[in-house]
Amino acid sequence: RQECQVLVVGGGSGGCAMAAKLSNSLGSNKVIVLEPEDKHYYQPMLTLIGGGMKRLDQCFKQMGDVLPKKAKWIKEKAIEFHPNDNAVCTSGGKTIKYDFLLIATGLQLKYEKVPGLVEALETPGSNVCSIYSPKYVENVYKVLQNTKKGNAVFTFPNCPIKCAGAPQKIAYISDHYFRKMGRRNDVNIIYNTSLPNIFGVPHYAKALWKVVKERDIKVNLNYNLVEVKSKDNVAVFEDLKNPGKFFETEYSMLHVTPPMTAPDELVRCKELVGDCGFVDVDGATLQHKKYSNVFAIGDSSSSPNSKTAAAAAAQSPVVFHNLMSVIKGKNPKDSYDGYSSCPIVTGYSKCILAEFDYKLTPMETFPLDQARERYTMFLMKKEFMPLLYWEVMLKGYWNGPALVRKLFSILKFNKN
Ligand code: FAD
Ligand code: UQ1
Repeated sequence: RQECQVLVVGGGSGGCAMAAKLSNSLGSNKVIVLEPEDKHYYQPMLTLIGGGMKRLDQCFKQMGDVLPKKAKWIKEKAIEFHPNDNAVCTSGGKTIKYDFLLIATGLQLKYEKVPGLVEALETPGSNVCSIYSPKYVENVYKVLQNTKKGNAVFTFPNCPIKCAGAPQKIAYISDHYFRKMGRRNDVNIIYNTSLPNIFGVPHYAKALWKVVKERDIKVNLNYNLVEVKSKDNVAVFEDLKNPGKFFETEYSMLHVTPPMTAPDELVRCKELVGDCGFVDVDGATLQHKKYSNVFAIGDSSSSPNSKTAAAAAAQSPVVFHNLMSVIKGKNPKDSYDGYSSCPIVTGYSKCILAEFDYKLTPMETFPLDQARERYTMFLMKKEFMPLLYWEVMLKGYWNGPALVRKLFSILKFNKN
């Protein structure tokens, strides 16, 4: 049995940043972080690893080296949440009692939900790959190198996912790779997405339709991957507009973005989650709708923003101030505007930097047209973002780019 003032469940992007902020403010031994993994991954780098631009060993650090020293790390998993008793049970048999709970458990990858997929990914020399898991990402570049002709097929599942731009980023990187190798005339690129548009934000969707047209990438909307028959190199898709109607596509390369859900242990706690299985919080205050001592940050929250580390960064000052208010017996006052950002890498040297809010209105930081493919934004994504993440965000000092955006607008660099 253990006790603490604040229990943070999950030591990923949101949990680690918040544990740093909270333990800096509340002092030592007030915060417990419950996190079972040895390694902390900087997941945005997985896309670049898939394209051979970075190595796997560049995208992780030891968990103990990134979690704040002033917080106590318990290297176990939360297996039961009991919000009525202010307690969480762990995989090691502990019961942790808390005054305040912050849920930051992210998303679970559910490759097993697609019949035939795990077998396909794990067959040695497989031509089925996925940037989403550190376990499979290194095979992506090998598959690219081995694909000489035929169909290169990219998928997007029928559920909310983290970094909704990543399934198409890897398609653009692959297109550029095949062009550099002089193989593009022999390889068809097909992007099959469950979504009804190429991107949720109309302003950037317009720019991306131009990109796919220019690059000769075939896009099929409302197509959901339902089975992989790897012995025949065939992927089966359902047309979501005509349920029950299936299409088979032969592939020489298949890149899969898996279905995802909040972790099972959380989804099982019906008091905490809403209908979609995410922690049922108010989209502005990020406080739980029923339990005033519970907050959520990041991908496992029900707030209807696009799920990214950038969103978790922008949520972090709101969660921090509101949680501190509640600790002091006051009402939460800060509100999150839904800011999220997605650097859509469109090749080996270009990037469209999408930034937007709950209303899907662009909310751009820099005084230039971010819907244009740019080398500067590519460099920022590839070289600057990892530094910002490890050195600033995880230490609790990055609140998203709101300040930078304000500064540019005060300097009258704004575009409007
Ligand atoms: P995570 O960082 O995933 O952390 C969740 C943590 O909770 C994990 O450490 C896990 O071990 C732990 N956990 C899970 N279950 C339990 C449990 N029961 N008990 C205790 N601990 C538990 N974001 C961007 O901003 N820009 C990008 O360019 C970008 N690109 C991406 C590309 C790819 C391929 C991927 C996969 C992601 C990308 N993201 C990007 C998304 C970003 O990585 C996530 O949105 C972000 O990490 C979410 O933070 P989180 O804290 O909610 O979850
Ligand atoms: C961001 O804040 C962030 O989290 C640290 C990312 O994840 C790595 C991003 O990809 C982006 C683009 C942002 C937003 C930051 C700026 C400076 C626009």
